[in-house]
Amino acid sequence: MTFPKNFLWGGATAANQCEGAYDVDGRGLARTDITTAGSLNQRRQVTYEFPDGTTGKGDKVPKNAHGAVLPGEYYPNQVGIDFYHHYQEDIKLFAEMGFKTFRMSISWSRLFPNGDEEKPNQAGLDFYRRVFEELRKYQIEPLVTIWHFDTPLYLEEHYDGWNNRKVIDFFVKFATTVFKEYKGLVKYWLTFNEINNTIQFLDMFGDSATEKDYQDAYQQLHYQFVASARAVKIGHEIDPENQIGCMICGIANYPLTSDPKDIMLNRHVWEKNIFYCGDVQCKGEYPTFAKRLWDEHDLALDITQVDLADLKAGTVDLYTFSYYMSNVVSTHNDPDAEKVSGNFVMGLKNPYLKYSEWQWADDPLGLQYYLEVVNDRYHLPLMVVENGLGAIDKVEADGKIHDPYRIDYFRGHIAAMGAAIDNGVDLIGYTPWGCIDLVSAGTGQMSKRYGMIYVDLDDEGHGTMKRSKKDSFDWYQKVIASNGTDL
Ligand code: P53
Repeated sequence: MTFPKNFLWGGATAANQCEGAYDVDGRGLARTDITTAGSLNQRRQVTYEFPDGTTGKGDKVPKNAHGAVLPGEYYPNQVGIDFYHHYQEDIKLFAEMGFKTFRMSISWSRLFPNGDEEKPNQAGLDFYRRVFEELRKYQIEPLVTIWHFDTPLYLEEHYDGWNNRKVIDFFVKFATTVFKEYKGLVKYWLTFNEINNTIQFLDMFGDSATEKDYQDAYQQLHYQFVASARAVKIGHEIDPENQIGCMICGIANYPLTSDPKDIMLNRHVWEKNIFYCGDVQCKGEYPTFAKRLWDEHDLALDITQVDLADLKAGTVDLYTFSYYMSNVVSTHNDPDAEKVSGNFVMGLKNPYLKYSEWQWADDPLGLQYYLEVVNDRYHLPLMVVENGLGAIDKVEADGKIHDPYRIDYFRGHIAAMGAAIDNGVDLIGYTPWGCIDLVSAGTGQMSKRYGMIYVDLDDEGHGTMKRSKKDSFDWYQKVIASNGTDL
């Protein structure tokens, strides 16, 4: 098992889940700032305040709602782990682990508080410059996601968010600003985090999605594809050194049985959930099966000739993805079949796999499978930019966190990456998710921890924010020092 010499070992975070400081130095509200903590269902029931002072709940931003920060509610993303004020200390710990790269995102509303301003907020620009310079001090290569779920709330409320073609221009302006501002400091960029979630999650919650949901989701996605492609083209013009990637939520799907109907369903699930977005972003055009997907829901999409030319001109340099788990699909509606009940995934239970406390399947071979599939399909350098085990960690009597379960999870997945590399896969980097504990995207919990670094903070926001090393910290340090040979 040989990892390439300059393999980019590191870790991954996102602004909305770790920065906090949501109202500091001119930052505007992002849609992620107004989601409360709790289980997925509770979390989707966001509370909004309307201009007449009344409040309402919903899982989408209702028209005319004001970003509400209501007394008595706790909004974990507003606090994050206060990376905004701890970044020096945190980066020092990443350097101690031996990170070659660090994945982070830029908060759109820190640079453009409403999203439609002419000029960016200087204090926001200065913050990221300080962070990038700090990383450079330790020769850590930044890997920067431009959009990680946190569209400025103002754009959601006043422009209807990604349903509106105008938002493409606001995003392109934001992207152009960061490419220009951080030229020479940042070389690796990702345009949209887990872009495929928009359609992938539609039917992962049972059959609650309406035809309008499908229409909206495919339309939003088209605007994001165009926004991404235009950003890629501009990013290359500003600095030909830039390496810009797509980012796909990579769930490996399997058929439950050998019934050809299950095999076909599985193929179609891969097409819809995984290849639809990857093909557009890597090949610059919609795949043949797009028509089937659109026809299934009678969609009428606003796609212009100029858009199609933009997609062609803005293909990505890298294919990156997150990988946490695999999933099982079937046409056999056996009422007795055991379902996976965890947040986000509504598939069937795989009897060959272990499941996490949140019911995510631990499946290293699924990662190797995924890597080999996308390597053959796109012939682009690959990066696994998220991977990890969300688990409850306990501070033991000796004051430390012993997390052998997390080490086991990483060991299996790193070995799987090594096996894929041995089979010729062009994998260039690995940034496990939440290398430092942070707020969960799916549940808003701090207690769903991924980190090698522990943060003393609970689900209600109590704690000292003190950072400490878990056992996985020393283990990962050794893995990096041995370039993946000492697992
Ligand atoms: P949390 C679902 C399935 C796979 C990846 O997720 C997902 C999600 C959304 O929850 O999202 C990515 O925090 C995402 C991160 C997120 C991470 O996975 O729900 O890019 O922002 O934190 C882990 O456990």
